Amino acid sequence: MESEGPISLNNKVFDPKMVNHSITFYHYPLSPPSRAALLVVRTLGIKHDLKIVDIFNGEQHSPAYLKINPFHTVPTVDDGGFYLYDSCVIMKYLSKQYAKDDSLFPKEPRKAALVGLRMYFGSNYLFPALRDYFAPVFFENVQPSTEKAKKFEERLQQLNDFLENETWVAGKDLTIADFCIVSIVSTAEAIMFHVNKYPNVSTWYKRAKEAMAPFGYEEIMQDGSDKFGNAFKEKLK
Ligand SMILES: N[C@@H](CCC(=O)N[C@@H](CS)C(=O)NCC(=O)O)C(=O)O
Repeated sequence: MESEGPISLNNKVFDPKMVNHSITFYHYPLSPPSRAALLVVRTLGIKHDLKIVDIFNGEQHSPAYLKINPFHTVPTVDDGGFYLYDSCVIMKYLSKQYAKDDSLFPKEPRKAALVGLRMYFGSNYLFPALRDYFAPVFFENVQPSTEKAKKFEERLQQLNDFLENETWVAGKDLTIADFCIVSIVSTAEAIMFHVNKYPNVSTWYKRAKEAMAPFGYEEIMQDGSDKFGNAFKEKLK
């Protein structure tokens, strides 16, 4: 699969009317969904003003932030007074609104549905299983639970099954679903899950890192995951 050649992506400001257009992206580098959406912003070449919301220090509960995102989460996007939260919603909107073609989020209904299905898996199953594992360690000062680790590993196995004979998580092309899932897998790896035990996940993960490298994978995804991993390790006895 590695010999397929370069993947064509939308990494330039493509539409002249976009040259002076900028969005505001509210971000926290340790947050996996925030990293996924930010890397899509970079991949699409959308100009953006980055605002860090330190969720470990409660900045997401400020009245000003709650006004634009009553769910007090990162990421949030402000596109000229149009406010959006939830990374999946953001990634879909930005792709539809600003991508020069539909490669990252296909228009064809069944392909789009498959992308949605994998993002649904990421945001409702894979990420919650990981959060159930790490959140008590961060916020309740308890040690990691082997039972919760097992539950997350069951989801990794499911991801491995989805990737059987597939190049990307939603089929033959790299899509926003890969950004969603890679943010979770890289975070899991940083907190010592052996993601390479799952052969399809391992091959896909390497491929995803290579494809996303030109758009800032190292700076946005790897660096955020490493920081997350270090913060987690500090909590271990
Ligand atoms: N489904 C949401 C989840 C976002 C989310 O849970 N963000 C967490 C960080 S990973 C957050 O901002 N937590 C702060 C809070 O809930 O107050 C998305 O994909 O954007």
